[in-house]
Amino acid sequence: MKTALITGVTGQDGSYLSELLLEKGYDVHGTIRRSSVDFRERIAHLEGHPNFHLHYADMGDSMSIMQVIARTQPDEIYNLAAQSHVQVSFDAPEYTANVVATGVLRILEAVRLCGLTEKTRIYQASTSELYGKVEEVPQNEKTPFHPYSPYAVAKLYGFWIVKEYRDAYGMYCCSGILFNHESERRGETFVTRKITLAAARIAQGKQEKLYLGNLSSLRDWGYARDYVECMWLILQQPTPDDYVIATGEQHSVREFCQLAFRRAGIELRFEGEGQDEKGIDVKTGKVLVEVSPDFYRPTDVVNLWGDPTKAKTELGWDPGKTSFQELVNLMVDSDMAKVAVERAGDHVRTNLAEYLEKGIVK
Ligand code: NAP
Ligand code: G4F
Repeated sequence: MKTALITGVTGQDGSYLSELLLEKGYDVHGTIRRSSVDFRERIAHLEGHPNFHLHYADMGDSMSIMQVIARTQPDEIYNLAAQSHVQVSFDAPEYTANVVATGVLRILEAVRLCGLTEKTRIYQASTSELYGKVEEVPQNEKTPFHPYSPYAVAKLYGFWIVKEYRDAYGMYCCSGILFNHESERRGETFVTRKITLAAARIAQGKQEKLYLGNLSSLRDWGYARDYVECMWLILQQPTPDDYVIATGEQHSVREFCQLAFRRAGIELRFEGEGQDEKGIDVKTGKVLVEVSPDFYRPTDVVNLWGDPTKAKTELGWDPGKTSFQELVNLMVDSDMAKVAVERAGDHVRTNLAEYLEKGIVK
């Protein structure tokens, strides 16, 4: 039985990857952070599984990382833990650098100091944000990087330190350069989930309006469940390498919005430009979507579009497994069901939706 260690197991990807590795017969260890509340919604269904184990560790604390690696002696490490929100990285740049950049170094050094360089393979969760202010479209493994946020700059360090340890110490460590991937489990402040939750709430009369930032931003959005399969495939190759993981399709935030509202039963028409653009309910004439500069970023990445040819040919991965329309549908359907059973005063989701609507939380 192989042993895997997943940092960031409570996150969107961590939860899907845990399911995949358990299905494959792995002994799965995940790291969680100490917190005054015990709320692990995404992995609650896995707790109690005989091959699923949790350990406390923080990416900012070398000793906790060293301890968990020494204790579990993993065959594979999937380093998914991160302050993963781009907007938040402008508000907390130092914290982001510590967790997202130096955190990767802590993992690599812990593996080395524990004498596991021959045994342990490491996957680093890298990102299309490295292309940032893009220098070509679509982007592939040879496209120059131009990070455009504190988050992306920190991830660039992670990418290069992984490459350095591969060359310097012959370690089996790789980066998956993943483009945006979403799901029913996506955090509620990322744009897709913010939209699907709002569409469901507006359709059910529980929210008046949705405020967004740059509607023209373009992304290559895939399904997280499909993407974790690639993480595993990357670590099964005879030699370590880095791969772009994307669908090869590009859509705007506006388009995502239109499809999501349509799935929720509302036809939207967009009118106006820039800050004055509005999404209007074709049937009632009511303005349901407005632009708020609160959600503009100091520097925004606006043209991400991945070329997954290498992953397709070398890993045998299918980038078209879940279509864009299917992704939107499954997210909206899930939120329609969740919102239907939501009562006033219900836990965080109700409050968060209200904060999102008022623009208090970005
Ligand atoms: P996510 O849902 O935000 O999950 C992040 C995870 O990291 C959570 O488990 C979180 O724990 C944990 N974490 C945050 N700070 C930590 C710290 N200081 N110490 C230990 N754990 C910490 O992110 P995701 O969407 O699953 O993404 C997984 C990884 O892929 C991240 O590294 C992200 O940057 C990268 N990535 C994501 C995408 C995407 O589109 N989803 C694309 C490219 C790359 P809590 O639950 O306690 O907060
Ligand atoms: O959903 P987002 O916040 O995702 P972003 O910034 O692309 O980052 C995500 O994907 C990266 C991979 O490329 C990951 F590395 C990262 O960890 C994270 O998972 O924003 C997408 C786009 C941006 O251009 C943003 O400006 O949507 C635009 N947007 C427009 N209105 C908004 C909003 N984004 C958010 N979060 N909220 C808005 O109201």
